[in-house]
Amino acid sequence: MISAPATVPPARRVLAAELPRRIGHQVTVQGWLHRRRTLKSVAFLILRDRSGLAQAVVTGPEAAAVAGGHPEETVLQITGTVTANPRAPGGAELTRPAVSALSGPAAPPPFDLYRPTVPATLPTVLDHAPVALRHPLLRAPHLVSAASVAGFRAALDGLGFTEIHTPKVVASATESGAGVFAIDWFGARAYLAQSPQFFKQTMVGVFERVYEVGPVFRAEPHDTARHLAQYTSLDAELGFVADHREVMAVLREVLAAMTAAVRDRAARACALLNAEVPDVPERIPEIHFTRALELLAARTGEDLRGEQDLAPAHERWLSRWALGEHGSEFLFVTGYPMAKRPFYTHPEPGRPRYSNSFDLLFRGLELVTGGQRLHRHEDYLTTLAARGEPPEPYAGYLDAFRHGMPPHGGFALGLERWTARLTGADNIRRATLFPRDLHRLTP
Ligand code: AMO
Repeated sequence: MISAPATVPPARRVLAAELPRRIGHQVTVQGWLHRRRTLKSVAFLILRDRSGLAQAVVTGPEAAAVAGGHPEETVLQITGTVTANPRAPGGAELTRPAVSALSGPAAPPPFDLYRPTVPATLPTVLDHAPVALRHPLLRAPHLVSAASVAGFRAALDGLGFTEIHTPKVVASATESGAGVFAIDWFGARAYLAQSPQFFKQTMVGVFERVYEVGPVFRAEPHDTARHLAQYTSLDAELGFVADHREVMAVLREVLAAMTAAVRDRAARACALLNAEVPDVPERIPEIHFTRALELLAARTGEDLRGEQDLAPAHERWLSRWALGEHGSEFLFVTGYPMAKRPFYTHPEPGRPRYSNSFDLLFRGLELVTGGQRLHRHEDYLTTLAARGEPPEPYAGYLDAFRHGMPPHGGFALGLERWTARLTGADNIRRATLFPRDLHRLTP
């Protein structure tokens, strides 16, 4: 068994952020040596823990030896007296400290983690993620992400949803138009799930309202700042809806809870990143796909007749329009042509070329896709036949619709896209701990 060196006494740990409330007391902090600075007969040790930074001041003849013996990133325990000092982080520091190492002397990090900005390119950061992410600026987006997921869960728990966990290895693709990874499953052909779409729909038949937070896989052959081959999908699905508008209303509540949780739980991370948490309007503005094309054609002079989808430049333009026209950073685009939506999409009553579906644009980018689904078994059979697809690969999914399914709908929000947009990241990979893409399978 490996045990701590006998010289390190067990200690009740106090966090760096608690020091200002402990002035005059003797306390012990534990963390990583963020930075050391040695003057003639004084050394400053800045310790980093999950709450922030704490400074210890070593004076006297041993100052140089203490600082010299502990390179940056060594894990230290420091016991000392909390003393007020307006120039120290948080206005307090540890004086007359006893310093001991809880790890061996740390090897130098790939770049200086104590500098206020990140002195490294994105590939360097990603290559060295386990250590690089210790930099407060690189860690912060992931705290925003965690707070967002907490808000997502809280909103849906409050609305009577049940959290589910569905397989990530499946027997058929779910999202037409998105690439799929094939894998060998004990000699049989299987796929990595592109979404929990079929499972969440069928679970409406069991729970009425479900959500899932989980990984999904897309064989994206292109290298962009907004696509990953694995991302985290925040999915919801609910039964007994009149149409897609009820789904949009739930999404509005979810976004409000996510922004509230970010403000509440990740305030420090947002401040560090200068991230502006958006206001979610009481009613998020919406525009029908056909109207969006008319606006775009009128303003840009493009001939967009017959277009079936929006290009990224169109999404950026529409986002700017929503901000100018409605003061909203969010915009629903509804009614996308059926031709571009997956087979489970419900058509628009009276206008069957269009759909009861929507995308939500946020700061120029598609953040959410959702809509009302077909819920009658015969409608699935007709639709698949019209698309020239055999029903057999979907047998297990289609079976649920033979046994009574209510009108239902749902949505999926890409977590990394949300976090990247919210924190002003120039690349989705800055909002992903260990990105998986065309070129990256490690670390
Ligand atoms: P869709 O395929 O549009 O819809 O995906 C939903 C949301 O997931 C995010 N997203 C991605 N994020 C990072 N990298 C990617 N390669 C990537 N692809 C998609 C986007 C997108 O809006 N089953 C439907 C949802 C539903 O109707 O409920 C679906 O998966 O933010």
